[in-house]
Amino acid sequence: MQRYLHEAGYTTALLGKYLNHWPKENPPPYFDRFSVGKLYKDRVFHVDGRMKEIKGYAPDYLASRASRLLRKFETDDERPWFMLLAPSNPHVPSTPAPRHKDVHIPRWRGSPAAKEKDLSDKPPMLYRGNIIPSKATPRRVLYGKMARNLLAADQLVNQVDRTMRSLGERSNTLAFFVSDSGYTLGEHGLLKKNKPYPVVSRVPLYMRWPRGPVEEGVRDRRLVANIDILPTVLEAAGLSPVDGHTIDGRSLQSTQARSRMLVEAFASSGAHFWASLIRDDEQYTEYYQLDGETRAFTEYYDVLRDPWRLTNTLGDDDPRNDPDPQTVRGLSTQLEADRDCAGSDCP
Ligand SMILES: [Ca+2]
Ligand SMILES: [Ca+2]
Repeated sequence: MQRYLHEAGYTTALLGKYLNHWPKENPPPYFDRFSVGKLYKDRVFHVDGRMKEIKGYAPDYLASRASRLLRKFETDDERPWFMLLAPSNPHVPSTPAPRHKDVHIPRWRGSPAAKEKDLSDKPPMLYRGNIIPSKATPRRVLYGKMARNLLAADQLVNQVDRTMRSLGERSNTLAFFVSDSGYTLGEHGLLKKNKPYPVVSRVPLYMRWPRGPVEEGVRDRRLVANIDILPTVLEAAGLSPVDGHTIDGRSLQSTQARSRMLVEAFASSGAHFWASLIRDDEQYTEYYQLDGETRAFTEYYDVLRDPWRLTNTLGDDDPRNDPDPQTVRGLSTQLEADRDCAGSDCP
């Protein structure tokens, strides 16, 4: 995205986290201005070519640098800009800003998924190193830390919004609010990310463009994904993909809707760990051996009857509720094709 926009004359900025394993001393490509770094207290950031120790709470620094940069961009108001603002909140260790450390947070109640008792239908490979927190850090404590930690992200969004408003940039700016992967806090007896369950894969995706074609207050029930953001931005900017660059996803401005979604996770080797096909009424997941191909475990959920994924009907030792074998074969063949698919016709 930053390359397309940079080459189209946009000023581009990145504030916060960049890719995992990216060497911090390497400037992030196609960003004109940047502060690359993560987490919370007294952290070293790569700021436009120089390493700097940022004293205090880093998300506050990112908020004020975002405002400073927006004011700077305003001095060349004809030139459009792109800003990727990526604070780490609420990523562990979920340190709250000092001003929020004692804020009252309502007690975490969890969902039916957090109360799943019988886990015998679940894939054993998901549970390696990912079991619920020990008694030393009960999940309600972790939840409280994360919720307090997110207050600084709320304030960051507010501050940037106020700055945009004061500069007259708010009404004609396309803005997205999205999240990293969700995080289990004991749902299905699990901790952390990379699970095929909705508590992890269903993250917020908000879009705003007051003077554009985005209607205020409307909830769009289509299945959409992070891969749709780039095509949406290209369409908004009036840009086309360059020859030979295959782009997954489709513009959210279009009326197209996918009938199924592919969600996938990879092992550190790069091979598939699992892949999942999600429709409004069913979810089918395959877990793979180390080769990333050979099936090691399968899950099937009747989403309408079991929205919280409590009973994997292929793994509950009850043949009466199994989907018929032909359906499973069809889902497996579809999933195999979807895993290798590229381009905007893919799920
Ligand atoms: Ca169960
Ligand atoms: Ca069954």
